[in-house]
Amino acid sequence: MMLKTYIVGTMTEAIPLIKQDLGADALILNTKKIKTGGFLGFFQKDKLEVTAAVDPEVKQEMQVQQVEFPKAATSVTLEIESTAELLQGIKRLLAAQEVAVDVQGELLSKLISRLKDKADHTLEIVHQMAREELMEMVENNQSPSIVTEPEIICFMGPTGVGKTTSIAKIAADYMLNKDKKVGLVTADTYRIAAVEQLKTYGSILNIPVRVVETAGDVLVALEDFQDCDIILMDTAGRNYQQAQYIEELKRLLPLASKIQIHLVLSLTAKYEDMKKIIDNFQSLSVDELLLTKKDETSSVGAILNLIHHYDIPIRQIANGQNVPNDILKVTPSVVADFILEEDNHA
Ligand SMILES: Nc1nc2c(ncn2[C@@H]2O[C@H](COP(=O)(O)OP(=O)(O)O)[C@@H](O)[C@H]2O)c(=O)[nH]1
Ligand SMILES: [Mg+2]
Repeated sequence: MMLKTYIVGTMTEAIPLIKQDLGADALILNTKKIKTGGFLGFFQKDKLEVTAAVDPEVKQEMQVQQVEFPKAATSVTLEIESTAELLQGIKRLLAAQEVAVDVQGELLSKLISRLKDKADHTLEIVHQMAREELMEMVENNQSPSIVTEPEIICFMGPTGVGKTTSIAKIAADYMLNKDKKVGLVTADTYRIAAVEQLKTYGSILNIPVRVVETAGDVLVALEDFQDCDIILMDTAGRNYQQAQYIEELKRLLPLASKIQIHLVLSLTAKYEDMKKIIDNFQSLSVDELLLTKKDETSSVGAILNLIHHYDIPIRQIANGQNVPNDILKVTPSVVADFILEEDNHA
């Protein structure tokens, strides 16, 4: 594989250079904004670093291949699509899903090196390889879950992302499918109807609910629920791009307790905003991300981006308003399906 990096002003400048050096089959693997020149940090210029690649061997092997179907009365020949073209297809799919450019680059360079060793390259084969690489990416980045007894999980996150609804779904799953004893706690006394919302779910499921306002209250509630297998705690949604609200949350958590923190984010949010919130939560040390509203977006690349960019596991994704059904377990194959299946665009 030939890799070449260009420092240019704009992408329009880069394209003819790449075509001239690497040919029309070259793939752009990565683009990055950088600063060049200047003096003591002043007068620097904004530039673009573009990395492109082409694999001459793959290109040569793949251009036209003849496939024979021996059982047919007359032999049929098929022209297999060039790699570069198949990879462009995968790249387009990843871009449509809003997979970040660096994640796209990593995946495509793995595909390029794998394709080099294979004789036949059909759309199915390239898709299967992409699927395997995506699965591996997820597998390598998901650490095993922590199991504490009782399991105490506090759900935090921006306004309206689906914290309370997800808690109801998870509570129902533990109670109805896993036959576990569940306790619910809410610290969301900020909105008038919030306590009622959780209490309604509690009464439907016949699960007790405690309302808390301070770390002391939390300790009392945990004491009350000591015979529960799992305790789920709800909090008020806030604008967590502002650090002051994170400090409020910290004050709510008793120091000695083993409370896991699950940060809830909606997949309809902009990726940059998601990142900012996760970064702000760093001092709380998030144990897991719960992503919601998958059903409300047609681009799910953020799942892969988050898995790749952060060392925080994602084990569940909510995909609708129905309690208890609209929540699913994240597995490598589920993520690969989300990214590669055309159904997502419907
Ligand atoms: N479409 C969709 N709506 C959801 C999902 N999860 C929650 N909601 C809806 O989002 C709204 C806010 O949910 P809520 O649980 O009150 O959010 P909270 O403020 O974070 O507790 C409600 O109308 C929920 O029905 C989801 O996965 N998909
Ligand atoms: Mg809520």
